[in-house]
Amino acid sequence: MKALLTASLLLLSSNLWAASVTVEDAYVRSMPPTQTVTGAFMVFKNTTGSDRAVVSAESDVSDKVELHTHLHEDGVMKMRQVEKIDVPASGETVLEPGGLHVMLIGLKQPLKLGQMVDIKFNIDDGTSMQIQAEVKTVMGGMKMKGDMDHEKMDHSKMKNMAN
Ligand SMILES: [Cu+2]
Repeated sequence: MKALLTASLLLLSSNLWAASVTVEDAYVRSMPPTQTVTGAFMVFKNTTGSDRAVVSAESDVSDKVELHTHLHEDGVMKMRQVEKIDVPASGETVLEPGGLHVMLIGLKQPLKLGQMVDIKFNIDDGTSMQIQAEVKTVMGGMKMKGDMDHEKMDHSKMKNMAN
C-alpha cells in the first residue's frame, strides 16, 4: 500500500517537473574495445519560451559524463569541457562530431553496436531528462568539420525511409 502511494507520487512529480529540454536523434559513437572514452551526439530542443541550458549529465556506462566542445587552437582541433550547453528559447542546439558533444569517460565495459545507452541530463531550471542513445558507427568526425555534412545526409536519408 505504501509502495503504491509512493509510486503514484513519483509519477505525479515527474509530470509536474517535465523536462524543459528534450532530445532527438541521439547516438553514441562506436569505438574499438580498447577505447574507454567515446562521444554522444544529439539535438537538444527547448520546449519553453525562455533560454535554458543543459548543465550536467550522468550515465551508468561510464565513470564520468562531461559536456564538451571542440576548439581550434594554434591550428589544432582540441576538446574542451564546457560548464553548460545553452539551448535558446523555443530553439535547438545541435551536438555533432567536430562540435559540441557529450563525452562518456571511463567506460566500464566496451559498448556494443546497437546497444542503447541511458544518459540523464540535468537542466538549469532543476528539471532533468532520461534519454537513450544507440551505439552507432560514425564515419570520420572528431578531426574535421567537413564530416558534419555526411551526418546530415545520413539523417535525412533515414527520415525519408521512414516515410
Ligand atoms: Cu570530448
